[in-house]
Amino acid sequence: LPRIGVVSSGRGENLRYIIKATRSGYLRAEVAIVLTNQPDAGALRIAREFGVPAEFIDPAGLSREEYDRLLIERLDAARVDLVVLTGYMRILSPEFVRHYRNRILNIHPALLPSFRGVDAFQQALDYGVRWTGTTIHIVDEEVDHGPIVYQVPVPVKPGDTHESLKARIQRAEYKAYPKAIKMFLEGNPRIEGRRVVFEREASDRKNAR
Ligand code: 3YE
Repeated sequence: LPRIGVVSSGRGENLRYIIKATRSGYLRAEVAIVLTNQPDAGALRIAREFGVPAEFIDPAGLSREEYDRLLIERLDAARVDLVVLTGYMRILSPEFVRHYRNRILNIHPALLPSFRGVDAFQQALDYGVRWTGTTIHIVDEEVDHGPIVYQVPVPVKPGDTHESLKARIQRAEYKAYPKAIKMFLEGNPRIEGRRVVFEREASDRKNAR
């Protein structure tokens, strides 16, 4: 089975749905390790709840490069094939990106390339868009920039607040992330410039001609 390493700063709800998808057999993969830069991250508790090895790695006093080398060491030791970021709030160093080139996924709570960076919910509300959503993309050297694997649109509704919009996007994420990981692991993706092309899609296109 492909081995997934999850790196998180957050509550870990996406992690919960990813582990559940592996345990139900929907996602033919195993979450091998969970790493976090926050000692009180919910992701640690959720990992332990499911019996997945989890570790807080303290960034205090370390440069980005030094810290990311610790992450690489732990992920390599766990023999991970794919790195999945869930609510991770740090920029990954070029060395980390190179080490796992095209094998790192991130989820961003907007339809990229709109609203990159922090607090995409508030950015969408402030801009007044009627639709936003969630994007799963490959991580490259630039934040929220790499090739897009999967997107799901989410409506902004009248009267939405930061909290209500965030909750709606998060509900979409819980389904979208396991699905995107499944597509990525089973769909034989090729990266053509900025486009991620899946084998099935490629042959569908041929059949349509
Ligand atoms: N790194 C690269 N490419 C990507 N990290 C994330 C996505 C992504 C990535 O596509 N290379 C906010 C980070 C933005 C920020 O500036 N954080 C600080 C540290 C804050 C802390 O230590 O708590 C920093 O210097 O990293 C994940 C999303 C990153 C969000």
